Amino acid sequence: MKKILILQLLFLTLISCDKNDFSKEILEINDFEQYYKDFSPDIQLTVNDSLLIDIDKNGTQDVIFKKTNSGSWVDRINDSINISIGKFIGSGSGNVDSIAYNEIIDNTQEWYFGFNLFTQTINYIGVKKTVDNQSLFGWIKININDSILHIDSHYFRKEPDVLVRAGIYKYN
Ligand SMILES: [Ca+2]
Repeated sequence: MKKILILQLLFLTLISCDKNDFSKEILEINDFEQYYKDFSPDIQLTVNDSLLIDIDKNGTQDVIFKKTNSGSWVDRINDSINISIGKFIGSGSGNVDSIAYNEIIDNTQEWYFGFNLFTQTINYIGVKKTVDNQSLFGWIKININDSILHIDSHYFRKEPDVLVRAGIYKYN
C-alpha cells in the first residue's frame, strides 16, 4: 500500500513537471550576447498611444513608437541616443520599407533616425546602435491592421559588427 502511494506521488510529480514545462513561454532572453523580448499578448497602440523600447536593456530607452491621427511613427528617443532605424527608402519623405523574415540586417541597409510607418505590409524594422564606431544590430517585429499598430517582439545583438536576421533570435 505504501509502495503504491509513493509510486502515485512520483507519477503525479512527473505529470506536474511536464505540465509546467509545456506551459512555460520564453518571453525574455537577456545574456551577454543578446536581448530578446516577446510581448504576449502584443502591445496594441491606437491614436495618442505610444510605447518606449529599451532595445539593449541597458536601462535607457532607445526607440519610441507613436500612433497619431496622421499615422504610425517610429523614432529614436533623442539625438543623444546613437540609434537609427531601417530600412529607410525615402529621400525627403522619411518612409520605411518592410524587412522580410530571415533577411539580413547590417550596414548595407539604408538607415535613418525615424519615419512614418505608412504601409500595412511592414513586418520587421531594423535597429542599429553605434558604439565606439562599431555597429550593433537588432529588429522589431510589428504589424498594422484596422488602424492599430501592433508591437510583437524585439531583438538586439549585443556583439558589435555582427549581422542579425529579421525574426531570428537564437544563435548557436
Ligand atoms: Ca537602451
